[in-house]
Amino acid sequence: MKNVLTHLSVTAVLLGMVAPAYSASISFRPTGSQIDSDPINDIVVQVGQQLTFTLSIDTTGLSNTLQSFTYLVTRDNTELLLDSATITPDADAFFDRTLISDIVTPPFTVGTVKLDNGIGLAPNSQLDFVTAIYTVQPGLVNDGVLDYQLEIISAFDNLGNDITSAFDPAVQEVEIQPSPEPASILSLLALGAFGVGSVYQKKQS
Ligand SMILES: [Ca+2]
Ligand SMILES: [Ca+2]
Repeated sequence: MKNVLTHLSVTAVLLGMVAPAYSASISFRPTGSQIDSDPINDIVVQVGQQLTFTLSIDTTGLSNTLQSFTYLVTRDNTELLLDSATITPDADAFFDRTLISDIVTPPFTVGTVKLDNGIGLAPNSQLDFVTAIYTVQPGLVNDGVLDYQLEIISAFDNLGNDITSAFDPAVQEVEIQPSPEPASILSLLALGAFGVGSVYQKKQS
């Protein structure tokens, strides 16, 4: 069994190394992971906790410099409230950041932001362009619905070509949710009861 696991790990590493990124994309970290039965990725947090998202753009496969792009950030205000969103020092060298609009349609707010007016980003580059800090709100719930989403809606190169469709994936989303603590505590209690039972049986025998 151990050999099989080792073999699988090595295969996964090799696949990771040889699989190239074929296209431009927009993304954020942390990506979350799948910890329940609904299809959206999950991040476990606590009410009052600060959560920082780093937004990133990848120009792999583009023919020309990325001159400007516009993106949407959708967040569920009942679960996440924005403290600050700032352009990274690296991105500040390539673009200016402009908030175009922030539209509230409860429970969501959709912020539209444009990065342009700079030297732009060369093809085959990866750039962390914004750091956004949020505070987790009392409405925190595991309902399988997105709480944070990033989508690129417009992109142009330095020749004025619309290259929006070159970005794939163009959208990423995640849900935040509380720790599944009650279930864990029940499991621990069950284990504890089992442990006590075992000791009791030993003493008897
Ligand atoms: Ca999920
Ligand atoms: Ca949630």
